[in-house]
Amino acid sequence: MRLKRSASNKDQIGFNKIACVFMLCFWVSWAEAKQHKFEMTIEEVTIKVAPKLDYKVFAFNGQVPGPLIHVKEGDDVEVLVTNNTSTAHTIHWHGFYQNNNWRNDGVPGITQQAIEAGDSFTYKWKAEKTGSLWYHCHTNVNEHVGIRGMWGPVVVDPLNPTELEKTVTKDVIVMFSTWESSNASKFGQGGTPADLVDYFSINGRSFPSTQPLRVKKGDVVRFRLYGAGGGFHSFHPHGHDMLVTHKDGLPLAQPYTADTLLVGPGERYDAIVKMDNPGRWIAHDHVDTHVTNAGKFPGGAITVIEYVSIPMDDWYAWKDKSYDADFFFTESMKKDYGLYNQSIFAGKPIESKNRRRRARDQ
Ligand SMILES: [Cu+2]
Repeated sequence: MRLKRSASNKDQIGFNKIACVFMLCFWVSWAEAKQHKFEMTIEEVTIKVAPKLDYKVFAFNGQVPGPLIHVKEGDDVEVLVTNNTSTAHTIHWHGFYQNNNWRNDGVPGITQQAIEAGDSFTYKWKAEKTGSLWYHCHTNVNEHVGIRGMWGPVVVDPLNPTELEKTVTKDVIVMFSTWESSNASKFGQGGTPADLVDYFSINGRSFPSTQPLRVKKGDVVRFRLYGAGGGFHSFHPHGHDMLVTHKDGLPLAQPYTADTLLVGPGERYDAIVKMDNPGRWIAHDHVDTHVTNAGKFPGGAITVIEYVSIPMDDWYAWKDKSYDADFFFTESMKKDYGLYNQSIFAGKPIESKNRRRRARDQ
């Protein structure tokens, strides 16, 4: 009996030790969880999608794409959203689990009443799901998301990244979308099957208004590809294979290589590319019609991977390009966790009726 009791005591002590270690690990990881309080406005602005296309948009913090939100798994986030436009909006946090938190899902008439012109609403959520997530309006989505630029990236870093993720040296966010030039200046219409889609973009800009992606040999680039609008896009970087590691934020059990990757509406793919082939390489949407602006080639969803070791040729289309490394959110992704605006995406304010009315009432 005594022996038996001593064995069972030992078991109990062993169990207690394991439980303590487990709880300590749990506490250490979640004790690091931060509380973030962000503020976003929605503004009526005009952005220059292409040299000949000025476009009226509803813009988060006045920019398209919207600002980057970058947090860590387990963090608690509050976002105070103020609607400075003349119509109603919401924010849907796409891909988020919202456990016991469905009223923050951002769907008007289902989870909340829309945020009316001039009103504010605070969204609260925990960063449970990790990876490449995003936010977008969920009011009149065919117009607001489809052709008015109401979307932006959220990246939630996992507490335990995969070995592949740890090799990444440069994050590159690519959000595909489409535009209708005939509805560029008319809020409240467009985005229907009857409308002609004639501009295609990366991060809200069509070539040549996009930017090159500058790399050096040895960089390990993680493309975070987003289907932000209503179109299908087929991303093809020349000269390199992509290792597709994540779908919709989640790691694939079996990562696979591809040189062309189809990205549908709402989808996200993470694809890691080893920059091991110095040169100047176009990277473009391989839907052939998507490399035009109003029917003219070249345009649309085109960028160029420029290795810094390669000298500019004087006939190169982007020889004199004024370069902004944050066009792909790369510089913002290097900062501490937070919400970051990107000045390169900022539009010009439009004086809305609502704003005029409120200014008059004050
Ligand atoms: Cu909206």
